[in-house]
Amino acid sequence: MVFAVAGVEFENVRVNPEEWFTKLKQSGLSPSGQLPVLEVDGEVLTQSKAILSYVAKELGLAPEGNFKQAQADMLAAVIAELETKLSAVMTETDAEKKEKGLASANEEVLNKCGYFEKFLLADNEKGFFVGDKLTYADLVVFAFLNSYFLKGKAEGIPEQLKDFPTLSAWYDMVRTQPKILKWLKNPPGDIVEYIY
Ligand SMILES: N[C@@H](CCC(=O)N[C@@H](CS)C(=O)NCC(=O)O)C(=O)O
Repeated sequence: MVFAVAGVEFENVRVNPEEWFTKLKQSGLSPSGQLPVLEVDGEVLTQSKAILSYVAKELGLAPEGNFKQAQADMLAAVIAELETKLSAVMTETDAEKKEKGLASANEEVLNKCGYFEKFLLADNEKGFFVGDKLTYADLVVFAFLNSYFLKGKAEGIPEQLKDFPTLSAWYDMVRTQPKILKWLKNPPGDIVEYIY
């Protein structure tokens, strides 16, 4: 999404899970043995949120100054925690534990929506999460909420956000940015499924 918003051409290379576990994971392609990876001039970065902040800084989608960038990283870390929790629940094989895990993860997501609501109320200039322009702070929260509640759907505001009016208005403002709406309507062709 950051590449799309910055107007940079990119190729989204996805790997087949079987090929990953039998071949690629051991190949050294990813030094940490995890995806995603970003290769830049022969050097490799892993960890999605480190990749996010690097690419955003390179492409002019980071807030100004160290403190505001730390705030963007803080929001990205909150999303990373939710993603870790949800991934663990999704791979749970015991049906009862999975159901309980999903309910608890959902409660956690809604708690964090309360936090985002307060964050926007306390600290927003012109309606953005950090600073006075769209940054990766907005993109990381938006991409998560869109994927979690609406499975990538371009239209509408998640009804689960109805108790959070400021977050809802922010969601719609981000959603209707022309490049984001275009990306939502034409996501990279190889999105196969949403994991949550
Ligand atoms: N915190 C990491 C999580 C990375 C992660 O769990 N990646 C999964 C794919 S989405 C993975 O590489 N799984 C395969 C494996 O660990 O072998 C990040 O945000 O990049």
